Amino acid sequence: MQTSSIDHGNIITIERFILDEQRSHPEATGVLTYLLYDIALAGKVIASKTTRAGLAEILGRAGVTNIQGEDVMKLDQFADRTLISLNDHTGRIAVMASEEHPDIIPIPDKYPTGKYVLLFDPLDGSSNIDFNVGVGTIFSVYRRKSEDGPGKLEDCLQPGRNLVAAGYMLYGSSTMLVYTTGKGAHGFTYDPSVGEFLLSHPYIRIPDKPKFYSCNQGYEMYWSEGVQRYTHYLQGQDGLRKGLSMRYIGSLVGDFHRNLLGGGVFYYPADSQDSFKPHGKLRLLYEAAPLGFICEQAGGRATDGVTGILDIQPTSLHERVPFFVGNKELVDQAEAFIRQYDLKA
Ligand code: AHM
Ligand code: MG
Repeated sequence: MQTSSIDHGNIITIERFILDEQRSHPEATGVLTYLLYDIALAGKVIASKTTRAGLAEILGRAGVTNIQGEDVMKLDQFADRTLISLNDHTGRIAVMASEEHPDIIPIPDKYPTGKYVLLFDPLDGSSNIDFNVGVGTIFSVYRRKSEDGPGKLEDCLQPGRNLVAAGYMLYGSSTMLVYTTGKGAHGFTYDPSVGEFLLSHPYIRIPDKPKFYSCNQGYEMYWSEGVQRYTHYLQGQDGLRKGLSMRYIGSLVGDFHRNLLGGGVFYYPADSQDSFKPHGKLRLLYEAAPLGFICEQAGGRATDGVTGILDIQPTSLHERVPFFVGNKELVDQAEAFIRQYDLKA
């Protein structure tokens, strides 16, 4: 079932929803519940800044501090610091990693460590902020692998199949939080008048009939033959059916979210133009695996073109992968084209 309206007669806050989910796991200790609250709180704090980004920019340019008398900080750094400072002292986390940091983020010695590992892309698509385009935070939660004490790199380098929870906050015309703990994907819309995320999209299912394909087609000439032919297939160039509409913001969370609700496929393939990104641009741990998990929970799929995204064992924190995500049939089709034209040798 998918609804998209907030029924104020029967308001379900994110707290209540997460708690109800916890009750369905009698063995749960509540630590994950509190961790998800902490992340939702970070989302509210980050949203309070992203909606004022233009103002901060004006004040920043004028060379003055902002209205609260604080120095104006870049928003991606602010989002990064918010997530760290709301999670480093709770005793729920063993170690963190962020797209903004080259190495793992240890828990300070003065605080206890916990059983979970938190990875995040604090503000994906932040290059779009200057243009007032929606941006997002993506997060992943794993169980630690090491026994106890400070968490290690190996705790972070886990395949998506091990994910305990994943989600994103989308700071758009309204702020939304979508998450999964492996029992469906659920969406919440932030109501600023109440100061809460309210359940608006329970059990999201990606529509069977896709509407959109989303990619940076400006790079098409650098793609493999398989990916080029796949694109032409999506456009209906084989004449067998009507082509899909092309939609691309260039802000992953927004592009993903639209296709999740509207149906379609997003891809950022390998690209031979730039040796910096021979494996695509998007990162396995911070972007592809969490969104792949959410999509799978909504009935879709994700692949790097050969292997399911959730089955890839990461070897480094900032590893990049070609990424195809969306309707299962369209993602399967991408693999079929790559198999036929790129792996034929
Ligand atoms: P970022 O992590 O530096 O913000 O970059 C990731 C963003 C994604 O949001 C988006 O899907 C992609 O970069 C767009 O890249 P391009 O401009 O090459 O199409
Ligand atoms: Mg990113």
